[in-house]
Amino acid sequence: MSGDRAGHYRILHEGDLRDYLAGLSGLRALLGGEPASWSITEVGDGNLNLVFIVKGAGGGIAVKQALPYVRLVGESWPLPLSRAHYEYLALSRQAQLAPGLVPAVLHHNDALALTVMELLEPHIIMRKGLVAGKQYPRFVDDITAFMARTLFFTSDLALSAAEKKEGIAAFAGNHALCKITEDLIFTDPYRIAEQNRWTAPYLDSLAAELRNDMELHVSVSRLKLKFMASPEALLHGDLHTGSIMVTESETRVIDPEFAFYGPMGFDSGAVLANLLMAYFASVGHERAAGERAAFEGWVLETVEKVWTEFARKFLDLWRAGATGDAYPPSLFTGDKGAARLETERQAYMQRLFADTVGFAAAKIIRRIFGLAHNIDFELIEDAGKRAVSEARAVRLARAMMVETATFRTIADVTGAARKLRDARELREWMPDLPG
Ligand code: SR1
Ligand code: MG
Repeated sequence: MSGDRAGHYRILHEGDLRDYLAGLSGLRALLGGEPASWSITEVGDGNLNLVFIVKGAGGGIAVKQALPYVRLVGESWPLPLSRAHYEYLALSRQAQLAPGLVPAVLHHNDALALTVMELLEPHIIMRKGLVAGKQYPRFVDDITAFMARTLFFTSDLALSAAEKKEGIAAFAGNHALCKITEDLIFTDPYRIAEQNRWTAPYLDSLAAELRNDMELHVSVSRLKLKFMASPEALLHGDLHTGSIMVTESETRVIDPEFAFYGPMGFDSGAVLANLLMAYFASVGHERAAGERAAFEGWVLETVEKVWTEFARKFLDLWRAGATGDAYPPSLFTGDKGAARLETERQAYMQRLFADTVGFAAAKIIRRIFGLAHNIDFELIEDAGKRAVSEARAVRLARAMMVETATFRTIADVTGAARKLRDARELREWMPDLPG
């Protein structure tokens, strides 16, 4: 409907928000009725922002406002409001590239760091559904379309060098959000850091092991360098299952405030990591035995399909229309050129798979030893059971990060995850875990 820079920043509480929305004719008409009758509820349960759901007689909207600090920690950790601008920019680009897979933006105000979006109802945060043991039949098709299209079309395979560099420049200012990732994912879990936490005392020795594991430190530092120095494509930047809203028939990717040009495997790795954590956490949640087996089978099947479908769609886009400046067609003419380029595409995907495996591992370890955990594990009340699930996930992650080359296919990843369900093997490795 509209976008503007007008006004000065202030945190909008319910009354201010009502007045602000009442002054926007399009939104006022959408909500319907008198502003005084609108219900306004703050529902944000993420780490950074305020999120309001506003409902009137005619309809509803979601309003997201960035706070000038990290909500999870408080005012002692300031964070630039400009992240709302980058989120708006990313949402707009993603809407062009992957129509129907992100929420529609109805209004944006840079000065207020505020974005109004369509209300996604009855969608829920996918992570909550996974904790409840729900399966999502549309997910593979939708998330792989989102990843393949947003990554391919913002890469050098699709863009001219000038367009690509303009894209990098447009998001380069989002470095404070990148720094959060650089610290919280690639550094802090591997050293003593004030904000780290884990399931103590069960994982104390594992945390100490991580801090002394130099092979792991080299591997995570290589990933960090790749994250910092490989602007391959416009990333969502925080593509976990808390950034995805679902119903059985629809998927929407939300919250791209960490967007920047980075290595593609960071996004694909995030999706796989969060599915793998849902798999390892499942045993700690109440489910009937049959349901548990079905859910866990579906999750691992989803892990496999997410990679294979993503790779297939990405390659199809590349084969159908590589208009970018990379791999100039004039260098790959005739049958010989076509054959050699196809071999190169396979090599490209193999390299992207290795990045995906490594980044997925980093994403798992940060959720178990770093500042920000996830409810997949956190809602397992029994700390001993939680520690067992987490230790299994960490063991897989350590192998994925340090022995990445031994994971040649996605079936190698799911096979290793399945094997780690053998508790005896785990106990030999970590005798301190509860029985
Ligand atoms: C301080 S922000 C912590 C985490 O929340 C976001 O969802 C990102 O994952 C970030 O790393
Ligand atoms: Mg988020």
